[in-house]
Amino acid sequence: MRILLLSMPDSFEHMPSLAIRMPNGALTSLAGNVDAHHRVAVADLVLVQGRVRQTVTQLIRDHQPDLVGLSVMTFQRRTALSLIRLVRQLRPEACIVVGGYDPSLAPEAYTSSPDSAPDVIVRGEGEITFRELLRAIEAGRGGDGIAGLSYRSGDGFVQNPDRPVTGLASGDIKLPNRGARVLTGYTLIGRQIDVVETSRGCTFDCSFCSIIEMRGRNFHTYAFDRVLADIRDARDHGARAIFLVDDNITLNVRRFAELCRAIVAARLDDLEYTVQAMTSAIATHGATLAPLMRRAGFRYVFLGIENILDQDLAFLRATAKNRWRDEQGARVNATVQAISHLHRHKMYVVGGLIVGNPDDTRESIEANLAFARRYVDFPYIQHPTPYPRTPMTKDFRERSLIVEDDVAEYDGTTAVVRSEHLRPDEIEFLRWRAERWMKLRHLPVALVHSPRFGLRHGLSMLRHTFRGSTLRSLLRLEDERTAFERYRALRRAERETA
Ligand code: B12
Ligand code: SF4
Repeated sequence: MRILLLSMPDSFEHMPSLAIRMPNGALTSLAGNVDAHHRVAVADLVLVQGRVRQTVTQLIRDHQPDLVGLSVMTFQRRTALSLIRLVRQLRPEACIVVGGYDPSLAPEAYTSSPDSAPDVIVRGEGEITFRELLRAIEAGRGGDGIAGLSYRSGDGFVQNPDRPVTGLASGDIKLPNRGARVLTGYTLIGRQIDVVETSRGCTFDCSFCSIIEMRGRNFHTYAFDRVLADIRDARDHGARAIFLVDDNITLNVRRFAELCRAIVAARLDDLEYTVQAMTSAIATHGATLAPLMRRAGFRYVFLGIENILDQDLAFLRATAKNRWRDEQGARVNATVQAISHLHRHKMYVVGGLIVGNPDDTRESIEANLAFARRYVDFPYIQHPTPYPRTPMTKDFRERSLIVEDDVAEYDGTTAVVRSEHLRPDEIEFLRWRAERWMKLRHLPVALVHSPRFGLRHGLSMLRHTFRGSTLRSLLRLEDERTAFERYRALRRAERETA
């Protein structure tokens, strides 16, 4: 069969496509796990923002796919539905399949309107389900009996039982197929980037996180041989930077330390690594772990700080992962200790914080922003976003705090919920006003590290960071809220990518 797999083009505030265009790890993993006789093309549409419909039209013409698959996050739903309509029109005979977080957690959003409904929804992990689906189609069978599948039948959709998560140690999931990619231009500030998984899952249950609803609380790891082969394959395909996309690699610190050593021993330390980490693990083990990470080539560490105030951490159910025992044995917030370990070993901290929680006041938000200003290198501050089925969504709904139902706005930096004390636009304004300056502070570091990128795109990066602002607003000759409204209008326009 000829298969075309697409990831959505929409990106959000902290991932300006000018500087960051990452491949979607799901699609190449699916491509690596279908039977060998299929011809798969993978297209990450973030690489062609601004000419999405033309590109999809061309791809359909070139590849004449029998099946088109789309990978979708919640804030990309509108784009996905519009692309489904386009594909239907261009190639009515193709089977359309959707998968990823949004179709898995909100399948009903894909079945309600006949003109944009796919034929099949793959819920949860996709590799085995997708392989079985292709075999069933080739054999002329329906989707009956394939766990994790919802499929069109008559006027409705049949929902098969969920598929249990795959134990990764078994080797059932083969390496991704990066050769299937048909578009180019991946970048992390001028360096070609790729994504690699070393594990899947998490045993925590933060209320805002979609992972637990998607796959339950569990943690599965790939063998190091496979991980190193995957990194090598990414490098062979041109990558100079690797993002380890594990949900929570720091759940097993000893393994992570071993992985750092293995990367060095395999001479894969010439790449630059970025990883997401938990503050408690880094605070507790940083003295030994951070030097190993640095030696292996880690440069940016995304820390899930979430919030520095206890009441907010409790709401986010993120207290445990942000605690450590200090020298006196007291259980205190782990963030400062984690950051100091990383800084001591010359790594940069991308600080993930969530502001705008139900009881947040102007003061509590300002306290978090002041913390970010003081401690983190690059801010990744978001607003609580009611993604389908998360416990947080239930909380916000029960307190009637959700003010925006259009999920196209659920990109993390658009405030779509209010607090008991503040309107969403006030919450977003506070973040926007502070965050631009924090980003500006890190810009020289990024540009010195990537001078060619700096020369070509430094000015555009600056313009992007301050879009909506003018000299007058920066000099406070114009009300900052006017600049903020211009910024919001630009963001709204950016959302209309497809
Ligand atoms: C790496 C990552 C990123 C990276 C890279 C994104 C990229 N290019 O892929 C970065 C940092 C850029 C990022 C940003 C964001 N992310 Co993100 N990200 C992840 C993370 C940690 C891993 C994704 C991954 O590669 N997994 C490995 C692959 C193999 O697994 P997978 O994506 O789940 O795919 C499997 C199945 O879903 C399914 N599948 C997926 N697509 C398809 C398609 C078809 C046709 C089929 C059959 C099956 C299928 O099969 C796959 C293989 O088993 C996930 C959490 C997670 N566990 O997935 C969050 C996650 C996907 N991100 C999320 C969000 C919200 C965002 C942001 C909007 C805001 C934010 N929190 O930062 C931004 C916006 C991104 C943008 N486009 O601008 C949410 C999505 C929630 C939702 N309901 O939509 C998640 C789940 C995190 C969370 N904690 O809740 N993200
Ligand atoms: S620790 Fe991270 S991956 Fe685990 S539930 Fe919390 S936010 Fe999700």
